[in-house]
Amino acid sequence: MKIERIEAIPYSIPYTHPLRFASGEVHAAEHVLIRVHTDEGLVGTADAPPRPYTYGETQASIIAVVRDIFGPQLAGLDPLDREKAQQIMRRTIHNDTAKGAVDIALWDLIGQSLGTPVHQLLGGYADGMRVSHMLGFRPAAELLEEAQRFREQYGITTFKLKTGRRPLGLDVEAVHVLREGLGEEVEIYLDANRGWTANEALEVLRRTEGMGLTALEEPCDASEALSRRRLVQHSAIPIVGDESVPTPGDVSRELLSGGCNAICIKTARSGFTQATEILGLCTGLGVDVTMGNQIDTQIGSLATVTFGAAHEASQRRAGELSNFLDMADDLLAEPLVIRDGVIRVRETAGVGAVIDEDKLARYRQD
Ligand code: MUC
Ligand code: MG
Repeated sequence: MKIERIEAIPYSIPYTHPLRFASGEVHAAEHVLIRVHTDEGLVGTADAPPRPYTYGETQASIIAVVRDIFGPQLAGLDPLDREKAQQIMRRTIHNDTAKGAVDIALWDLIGQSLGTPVHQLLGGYADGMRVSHMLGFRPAAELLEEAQRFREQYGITTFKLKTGRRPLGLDVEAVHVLREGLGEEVEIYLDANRGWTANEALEVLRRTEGMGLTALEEPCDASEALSRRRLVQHSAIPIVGDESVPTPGDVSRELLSGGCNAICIKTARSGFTQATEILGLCTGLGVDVTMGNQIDTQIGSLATVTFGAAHEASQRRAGELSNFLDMADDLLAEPLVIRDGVIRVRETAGVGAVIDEDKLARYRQD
C-alpha cells in the first residue's frame, strides 16, 4: 500500500455560542479535514484545528504545508512505515497540528489495512474514557448553570474552568460559586492559558485554598522561568504544562527545569506517534498526564479517546472530550455519544471517523 496524495479541505461550522478563554476565543470551528489517499483506495481521515493565537497555524498555513511540503514528501511511502513518515515531517519544525493530523490519518490507514481498531493497536487498555467538560469565560452564575446541565444531561462530573482573567477576583469568585453549587464530589481544575503572571497564579491559589481544586494548567508564560519554578515548588496541586509542551523535547525541558510537574497531551498537535513518546516520557518520570482538548470537533475528540483509552496512564483522569457539544453541527456520520459521563472508543477497523459527505459539501470552503 502506498500513499498517493493528501487532501487538505478547509471547512467552517459555527458554534452555538462563542467559547472564550485567556488566549483567544472561537465563534466557528474553522478547521481543515485531512484525507490521506492510497493506491489501494483506502482513505485515512483526521481533523486539524488551527489555533492562530497559540501555535501560529492558520487554515491557510495548514493547507499550504500539507499541499506543498508533506504531501509531496510522503507520496509513495507505505503508511506502515510510520517512523519514516515521522522523520520526513520532523525536518520541518513547528506546524504541529498539520503534522498531528497527518499522523492520525496514517494510523487510521494502518488500522483499516489490518482490519483492527486503532485503540487496540495503540494499547487496547480500556473501551472508553470519562469526560471532562471545559467551561469558557462567562459570568459565574451561567457557568454553574452550564455545569449543572452537563452533569444532569450527560453525567459529566469533571469540569475544567477557564481562568486567567483580571481582576483575579473574577476567577476566584467562579471557583467558589462552582464549588458551592456543585458540591464536594465534582472535580474542578483550572486552565489560565498564560493569562496571569506566576505570582498572580500564586495569589489565586492562596484565595482558592480549601476549594478542592485538582490542577492548574498553564498559569503563565513558561518563559517566566524562575517565578514559574517557584510557583511549581509552592503549589499544593500539580502545575500542568499545555501549550508550552507541544513536543517530547518541550516536555523534557519543562519537566527537567521545574516549569511544570504534569503534562497535557493533545493528539491534535502530537498525533498518536508523538503522543506515545510523550506518554512514555511522563510514565517513565512518574508524572501525571491529562488528555487535553484543542477545542476539537467530534473527529478530533474521537482521536483523543482512541489514544487516551488505549493506555492505563492516559485514562486515569477524565479526558477533555466534550466541547463539540458547543458546535451547531459536525462532520462525523455517526455522532459521538456521552452516556453516564463516558465516551466509548469505536470497534471498527481504523479510528472510525466516517465523514458525512453531504455535511462536508455544505461546510467546506474551497
Ligand atoms: C486548552 O487546554 O488550552 C484553548 C485553546 C486551545 O487550543 O485549546 C484550548 C484548551
Ligand atoms: Mg490548556
